[in-house]
Amino acid sequence: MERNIVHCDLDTFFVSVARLQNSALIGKPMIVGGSSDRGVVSSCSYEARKFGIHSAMPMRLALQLCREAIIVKGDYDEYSKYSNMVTEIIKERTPLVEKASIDEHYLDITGMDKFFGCWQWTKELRQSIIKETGLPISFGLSANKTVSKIATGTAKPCGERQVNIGLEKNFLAPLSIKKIPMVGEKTYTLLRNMGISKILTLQQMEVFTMQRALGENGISIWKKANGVDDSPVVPYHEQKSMSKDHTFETDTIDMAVLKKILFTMIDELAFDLRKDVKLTSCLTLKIRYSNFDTHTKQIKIPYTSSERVLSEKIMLLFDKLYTRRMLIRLIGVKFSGLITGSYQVDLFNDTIKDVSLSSAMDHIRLRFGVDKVLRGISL
Ligand code: DCP
Ligand code: MG
Repeated sequence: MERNIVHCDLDTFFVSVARLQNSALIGKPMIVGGSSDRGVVSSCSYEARKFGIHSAMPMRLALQLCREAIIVKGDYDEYSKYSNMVTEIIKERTPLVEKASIDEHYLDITGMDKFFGCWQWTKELRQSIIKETGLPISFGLSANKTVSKIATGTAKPCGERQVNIGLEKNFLAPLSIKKIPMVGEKTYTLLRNMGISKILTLQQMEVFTMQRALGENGISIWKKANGVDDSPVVPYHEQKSMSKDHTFETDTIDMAVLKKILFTMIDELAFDLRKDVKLTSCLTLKIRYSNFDTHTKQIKIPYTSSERVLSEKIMLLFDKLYTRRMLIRLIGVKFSGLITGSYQVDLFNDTIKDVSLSSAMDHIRLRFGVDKVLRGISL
């Protein structure tokens, strides 16, 4: 069945919120991020992007590129407030909504065209969001999530773009392969080395050539390049906590095994936090012994999403909780007290090295799966 899928993404979200609070920032090169020596760029205005500044860049380098850039500290309560405001406006009018990140939504509006034209409906929704929140936002409309997301990207800043059914390949053909959401730095370099720069070239290739070069991923990229994407819009509910459990095949007291599992769970949960731009302030450890006795211990911690900090804290909890030296059947970890926040904005003392390590690991996980990279500590 033909679908109508909308994608929308707020423009320079953290920057736009800062500009609502202080209109003197409008039109200036500006950055939201940590201002200390170790700070990293979270969001930057288009005026700053002209100098080559982009998110996740060390602040020190950003300031070398543009000395007059204005730096503003993050205000996460405000980001949560505006993010929720946008979600509410969309939910009021849309049957099926997926909140993909703090400033990004997918909407399945299939069937709406019976009552209104989908494009007219999309344009009206965009104007309502701009009017009610004061924030600039861009929209894409097409038959699937990938094409709509790419359409949003080409519509930025503060624009809208429709790709009609049947014209997906034409729309994608002249664009850079970088526009395909799955193509990160490494895949881009690999494809460039194969002499590929435009999506058109991918469209002209046989799928098995891509499979040979990039495995399963190659097939997905090839499908996306051809405008094919069946993935559904999945409704999203705001998460209050996140957790993982592990039940051992045979009960264990092997410290090395227990630590490995704990660190792996921490790494995966911290990755989920960062993916959702969230921080946790409460850590719970659960141990179930072979006789099914279950004990938990909890600590409050400064807001973080750093696996280094969280691993240290979980070991403190483990040493306090595991005093009985009995066989363990299950261990579990829970993060709660979640707030919106990016750990790049100086909320704790992570060094640039930690931040770069985590973001390099996240990059690999986003593309190849969460189990494809581990810190040495969890081996
Ligand atoms: N964010 C962050 N660190 C990153 C990427 C993003 O803290 N490495 C935060 C700040 C952004 C917000 O998430 O404002 C949304 O991310 P986007 O990728 O949508 O970036 P922007 O909204 O800032 O810019 P664009 O206009 O390109 O969407
Ligand atoms: Mg955005």
